[in-house]
Amino acid sequence: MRLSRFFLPVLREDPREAEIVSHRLMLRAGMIRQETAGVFSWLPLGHRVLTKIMDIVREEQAAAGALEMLMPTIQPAELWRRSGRYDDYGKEMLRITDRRDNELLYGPTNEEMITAIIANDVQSYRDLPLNLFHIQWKFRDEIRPRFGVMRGREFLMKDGYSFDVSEEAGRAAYNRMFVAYLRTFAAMGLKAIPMRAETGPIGGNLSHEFLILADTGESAVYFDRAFLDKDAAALQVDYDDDEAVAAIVADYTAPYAATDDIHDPARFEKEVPQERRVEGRGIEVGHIFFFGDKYSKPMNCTVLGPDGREVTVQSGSYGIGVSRLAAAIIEASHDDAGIVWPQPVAPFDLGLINLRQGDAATDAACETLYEALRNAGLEVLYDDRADRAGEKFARMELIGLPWQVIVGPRGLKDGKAEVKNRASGATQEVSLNAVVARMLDACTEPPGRG
Ligand code: 5CA
Repeated sequence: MRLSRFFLPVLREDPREAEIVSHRLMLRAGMIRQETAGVFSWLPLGHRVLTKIMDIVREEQAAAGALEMLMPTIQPAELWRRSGRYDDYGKEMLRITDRRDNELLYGPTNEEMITAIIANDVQSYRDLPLNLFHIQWKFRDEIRPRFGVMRGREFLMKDGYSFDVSEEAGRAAYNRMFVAYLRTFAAMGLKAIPMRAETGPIGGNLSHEFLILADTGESAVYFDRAFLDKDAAALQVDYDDDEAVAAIVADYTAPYAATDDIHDPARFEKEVPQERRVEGRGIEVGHIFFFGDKYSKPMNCTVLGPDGREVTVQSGSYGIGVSRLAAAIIEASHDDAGIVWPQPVAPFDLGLINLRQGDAATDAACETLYEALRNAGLEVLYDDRADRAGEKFARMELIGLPWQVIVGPRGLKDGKAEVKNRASGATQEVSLNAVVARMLDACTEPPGRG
């Protein structure tokens, strides 16, 4: 992509409304714009990041056996009356009336809708297990939307739902999602810690939140340092092997970890030696629930079991804050100059900077490199604008692409370009004809996936 053809409205000044670094950087880097409180447009750079996050989510959901579908944002109130949640949800639910006076709502989550689909279309235990997910916008009329997309009112969520014939099978489904979440966040370059959690309006009595550490996180967290030594990116898993999956869950739930809602200081002190106790703040990027028949019972979601008797289906639900993740990753990965994208979620692999746009030799070298890099399958943002070098550097640092290839008349005299790593700041002179191989190597290094 040529920057001259791209839409990247960067801001020089820090926007006053932004209280935390990710919100500030997302506005400054031209990723998002606010439309009304807690509702945002995603501009092309931000949209590319969202897409990368969704790609990673989809890949691991598929590996764990979940099927993608798409349910609407608008739901009939009647569905929620059947589960009993229509009144319970209170003011957080955005209620709408259409021209025929039908009561509708903008979905804050989809347990009811998916349970109704399964109740209608699945008759036999032979058709289970099923695990279905979608990635769809949600609306929750939060009292205090803040921190940009971190706590929005409209936000993008991956929500998945499992359906099984027995509690044991349902727990195995829960475990598969637990492990899928560990691997998903690790693939984004994040260290997410699973913590026992309250179930809130979703319900049930088994639930884990996945939190990443950040000073600006909304939850206080207490955990055993042992988590920091675990490497979920290296986890190998056979999702068909329930016992092996359960063993991973057991390993990740043994050390103490809790958010402030359920933190037990006495247990923390008893179970974790002082030098291993960590107290900090975290951002909730995922939340999984097992709630058995909480929805299937009132909604008559049953199947015929092997003995011909009706069995009420056992369910769980599994959420990932897709739009929140874009901000959470920035909270975890930035410096004074701007964003530092982990390669797997970066909007482009690299930025190609032409230091002397209009100079025939520099333009020609850049054009050749641009084409060769793209032909090699790399995603390149080519800064072909006529701005000053300082402005180009600052902009490229701000938007945080993992690599920069810098081409100017001085280096060209020796047939060289400069390659810079955004995270470390390390630079290296590389012969023009070696740049593609160097970048291919750098950008396709295994991002830590098993
Ligand atoms: N139905 C369940 C699981 S599918 C559910 O809705 N869970 S949730 O309420 O915990 O939300 C799932 C994830 O969405 C959260 O872990 C969080 O990462 C994200 N999320 C929740 N509320 C917001 C919000 N207001 N803004 C941005 N992301 C949010």
